[in-house]
Amino acid sequence: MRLFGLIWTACFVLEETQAWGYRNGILHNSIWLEQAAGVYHRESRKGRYHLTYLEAKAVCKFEGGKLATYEQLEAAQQIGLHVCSAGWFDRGRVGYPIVKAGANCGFGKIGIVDYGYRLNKSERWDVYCYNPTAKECGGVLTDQQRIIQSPGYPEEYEDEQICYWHIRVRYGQQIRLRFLDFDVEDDSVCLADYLEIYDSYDDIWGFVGRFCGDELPEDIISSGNVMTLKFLSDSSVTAGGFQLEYLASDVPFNTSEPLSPQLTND
Ligand SMILES: *[C@@H]1O[C@H](CO)[C@@H](O)[C@H](O)[C@H]1NC(C)=O
Ligand SMILES: *[C@@H]1O[C@H](CO)[C@@H](O)[C@H](O)[C@H]1NC(C)=O
Ligand SMILES: [Ca+2]
Repeated sequence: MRLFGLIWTACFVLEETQAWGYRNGILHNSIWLEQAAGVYHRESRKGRYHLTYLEAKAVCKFEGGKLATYEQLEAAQQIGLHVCSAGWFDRGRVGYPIVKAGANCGFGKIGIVDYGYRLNKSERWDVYCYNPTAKECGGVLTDQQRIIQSPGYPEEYEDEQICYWHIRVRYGQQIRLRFLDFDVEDDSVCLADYLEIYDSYDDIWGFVGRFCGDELPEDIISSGNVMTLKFLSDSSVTAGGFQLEYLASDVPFNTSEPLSPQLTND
């Protein structure tokens, strides 16, 4: 029975491998690049599908970019941008880029799922911006160990920041986050500024927690080889920011042991 299970798993993994392949030693069964060829996806602070066309334009402009054109979105899709959320792009068109056909996304289509030019510009969608010189904030991290910090750290972070870090280590590994410093504008439900952690490739599944204030969060260990961190700050009041370290491991982490031996030496 166990052998059967193993064979089944092996076949499944093989099938996935053929569909996606390894890149940087990581098995991808989902590709979600924060930024591809200068194109990136944004949603409203209020969540998914909240932006009118004018608001969508303003979101891109705020970050020094513009609405992406169809050609830019297509170029990004061709190098792997896959986002399962419809957004405005240039001239009032709405659509999204799909790399892998799925039952729940894109109607089985690969390429740009195009809802066309919208007559009603008050409809609410997400947005696809284009900015080839966007400030470094977030990214896809594949190192075995690395420090992640809020933009500008150790200076205070600025208002209106949106950063996504996608950690992807080798298939079969786990990731452990350890917080070194934490100071994010405090409010009782972390609505103003926050850091969110997901045990997943994206910020849709695997929600672990939302953090603000100045209490150091406990270590967080992933269940698989990927994790996503999302940092948002609103339009007023900043704070010292945060710094954390992640570490990948081939064997499951022993949660009763401290991450770093130095910690026990004081
Ligand atoms: C345009 O879309 C908005 C939001 O979906 C809706 O409230 C409004 O009634 C629509 N206007 C027209 C003319 O269809
Ligand atoms: C985990 O670490 C603790 C403390 O070092 C040790 O007592 C325990 O045996 C370890 N557990 C495993 C499964 O290795
Ligand atoms: Ca703030």
